Amino acid sequence: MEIVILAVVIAVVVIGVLGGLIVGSRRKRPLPPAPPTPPDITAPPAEPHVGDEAETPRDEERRTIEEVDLPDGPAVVVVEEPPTVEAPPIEIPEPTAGRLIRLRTRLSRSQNALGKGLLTLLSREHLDDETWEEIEDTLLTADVGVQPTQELVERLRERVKVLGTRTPEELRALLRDELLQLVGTSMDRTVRTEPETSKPGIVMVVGVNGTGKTTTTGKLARVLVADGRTVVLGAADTFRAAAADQLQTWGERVGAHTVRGPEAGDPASVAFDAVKEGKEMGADVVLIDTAGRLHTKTGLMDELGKVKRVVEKHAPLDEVLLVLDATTGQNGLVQARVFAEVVDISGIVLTKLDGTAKGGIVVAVQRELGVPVKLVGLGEGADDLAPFEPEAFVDALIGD
Ligand SMILES: Nc1nc2c(ncn2[C@@H]2O[C@H](COP(=O)(O)OP(=O)(O)OP(=O)(O)O)[C@@H](O)[C@H]2O)c(=O)[nH]1
Ligand SMILES: [Mg+2]
Repeated sequence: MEIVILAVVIAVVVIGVLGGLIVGSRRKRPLPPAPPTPPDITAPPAEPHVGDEAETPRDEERRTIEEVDLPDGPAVVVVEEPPTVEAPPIEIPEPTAGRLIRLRTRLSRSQNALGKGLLTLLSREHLDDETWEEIEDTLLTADVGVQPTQELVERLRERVKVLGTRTPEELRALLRDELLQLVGTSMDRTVRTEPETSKPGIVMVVGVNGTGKTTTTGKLARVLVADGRTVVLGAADTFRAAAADQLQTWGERVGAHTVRGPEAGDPASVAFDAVKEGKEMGADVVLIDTAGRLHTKTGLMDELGKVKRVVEKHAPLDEVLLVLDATTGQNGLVQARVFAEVVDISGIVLTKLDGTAKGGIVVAVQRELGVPVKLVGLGEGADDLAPFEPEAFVDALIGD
C-alpha cells in the first residue's frame, strides 16, 4: 500500500516538473504588447495583420471558463507600434521628355470615342450625307466645338472626294493631318519660367475650385526640379489652411520651399512675399497657387487681379496658367472666358483628360481664348502632368 502511495507521489512530482519545464520554455517567448486599458467595447474587432498571433498567447493568466468572453465580447486589441516619423527622402521626378507618349494610354476614352469613331465612319464604303452627319456628331460629342467641327468636316469631305478610292492608311493619314491642323502646330507651348539676372521666373496658377490648381502647381514644381531648376512655392490660397499644407507637401517631396501666410490672410501679400523670398534665395522659379474660392465678399476675379498687380510690383509675371477640368467640357469654357478677362492668361492646363472622352476640348478652348494648351493632366500620380505635344496627342487619339 505504502509502495503504491509512494509511486503515485513520485508520478505526480515528475508530471509537475515536466509541466513546469514546458510552461517555462513557453515563457521564454517574447511577451505580446500590453492591451490598452480599458478595452473599447464599441470598437469593431481588430483586423488581423500579417505577423499577428493566430491564437491567444498561452502564457497569459489562466482564466476560468466563466471569465472567458463569448465570441461577441470585446475583441483582443493588438496595439501596433506607433510609426516612427522620419523626414521623407527627396524624390527624383521622372524626366519630362516624352511624357505624353508614356501616358498616351490614359487618353483611351477619347481615343475610342473620337479617333476610332471617326476612322470607322470614314471607312464606310459610301460616305453619304448621313455618315457625314454622324462624323459631325462624333466631333461635337467630343467637345471639339461647333465652328471647328464644321471646318473639319468641310475639309475632310473635300479631300475624300479628291482622293477617290481610299485605303485605311490613306484615311488615317488624312484624319491625322486634319486633326493636327485643328489642334495647331505653330503655337509656342513652352511654359515660360526662364529666370533673369535679378529675378526668378514667376508663374501664377488660376482657375475655379477643384479643377486641379494645387495638384498642377505641385506637379509643375516636379517638372521644373526634374529639369534642374530650383523652385519656391507661394501658397496664395488662404481660403483654408489645408490648401497651404497640400502645396507644402508637394514642395517637400522635391525639396522646394513653400511660402505661406496666415489662414484667411491676404493672398496678394503671400504672393508678394513668395516672389521676394524667391529673389532672396536666388531661386530659378516661383510658382504661385491661388484660390478657387474666397473668404471675403470681394469677387474672386477682383482678388486675382489684385494678386497679379501686387506681384508685378516685383516684376511682370512670366506665365499665367489657367487650369481647366476637361471633364466639365463646355462649362469650363464659360469660366475660362471670365478668367481671361481679368488676368492675362498665357497658357492653359487641361486636367483630368484621363477621365473623359471629350479630348476635343483642347481644340475648343484654344479657339475660345486664343491661348495654347501648354500642359495636360493625365492622372492623379505625381508625374502625370505632361507638356502638350500636338503630334503625340493626335497620334494617341487615332491609335497606332
Ligand atoms: N484623374 C485626374 N485627377 C486629377 C488631375 N489633376 C487633378 N486631379 C484631382 O483633382 C482633385 C482636385 O485637385 P486640386 O489640385 O486640389 O484642385 P484645386 O483647383 O487646387 O482645388 P481648390 O484648391 O479647392 O480650388 C484632386 O483629387 C486631384 O488629385 C488629373 O489630371 N487627372
Ligand atoms: Mg487648391
